[in-house]
Amino acid sequence: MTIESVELREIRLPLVRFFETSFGRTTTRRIVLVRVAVGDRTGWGEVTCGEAPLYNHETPETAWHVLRDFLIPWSLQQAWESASRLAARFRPIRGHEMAKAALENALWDVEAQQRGWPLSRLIGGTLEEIPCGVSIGIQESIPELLDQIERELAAGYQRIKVKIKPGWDVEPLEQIRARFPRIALSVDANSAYTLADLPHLKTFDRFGLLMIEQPLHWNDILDHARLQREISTPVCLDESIHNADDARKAIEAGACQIINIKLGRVGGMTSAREVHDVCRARKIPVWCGGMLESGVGRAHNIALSTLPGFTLPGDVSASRRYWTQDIIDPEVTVTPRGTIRVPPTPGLGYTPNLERIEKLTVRKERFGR
Ligand code: OSB
Ligand code: MG
Repeated sequence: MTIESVELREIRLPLVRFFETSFGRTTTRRIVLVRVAVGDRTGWGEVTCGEAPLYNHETPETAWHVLRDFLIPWSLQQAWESASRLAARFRPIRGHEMAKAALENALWDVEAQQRGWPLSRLIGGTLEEIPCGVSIGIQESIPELLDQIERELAAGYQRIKVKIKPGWDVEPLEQIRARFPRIALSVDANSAYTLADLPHLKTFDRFGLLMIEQPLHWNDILDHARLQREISTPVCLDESIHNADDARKAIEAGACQIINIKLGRVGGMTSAREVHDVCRARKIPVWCGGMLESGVGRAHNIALSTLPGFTLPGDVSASRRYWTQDIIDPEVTVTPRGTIRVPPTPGLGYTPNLERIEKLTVRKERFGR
């Protein structure tokens, strides 16, 4: 595959409803999209970073810089036998995983189209339908939270995850369990606690949670291992896992029983598959996390979720939960069983709507021929 040109663009996409975590509230997403041209084919990728460097160090500006000044020039230098070769070329760059992932994943889209295969098949996926959960942000009141959970359960979602932080944890959980005693429920703290909170975190065991996601520092493994020894709720790591080696170390240390895999956080499809393989060999279940992606990133998440180790419902849900109108056709929809049917058509299986993307674009830059 010879990449003839790469186009970077930033779009602004307002969320249907704000999304709040322990590090703040998002109302409009700034999304950097990457489009690569190989012959007469076009592949798409999405930078999944937040607007501010709060989840990880990346922002739309850092991604734009690293793509424009390093990754794109390198990608134009030679022909690529496969998208994973491009990933190997990017490896010397430290960090900037989400910038790398966007370009590498766009080439995966092209590679799948060239073979005439859906991306899920190209990566070795086996599921035809993936189980879906939802991630529900911090709300202004507990009744609002309960109403939201009720709506998502009615829509069929198989697992509810709620965001927590000190001051928004035990009380909402008590009330959720009072109203929905049996649902598959998990929590995500986005690093809002420390080991000083150990006695408090221990009390969460009574809620019968599927997992507690990333309770401690965003790059920590050792303290999570200490925590996991003290609580019976399974710990799931998100922010701390950047590659397969981190996953191996976390599992060996006993820091988690479950791992959340995000394409952007681990630097693209090649690395995501490696994390999956490390976990699968050690019987650690994984699931696909979300970063409030547009349809482009969502389509990549759907393909990833078809790998056999993805045995838990992920945070990949319907377009309409985020956007009044998504940027792909068709939109991502969820069945009444709480699943997404994986598209059988070549590449992403969803078509980016250029006309709509153009309208949302606030800047654009083209590289190559
Ligand atoms: O920690 O999983 C997270 C959103 C932004 C940043 C971090 C996280 C999330 C989510 C949302 O939980 C998942 C989604 O619905 O895309
Ligand atoms: Mg998380």
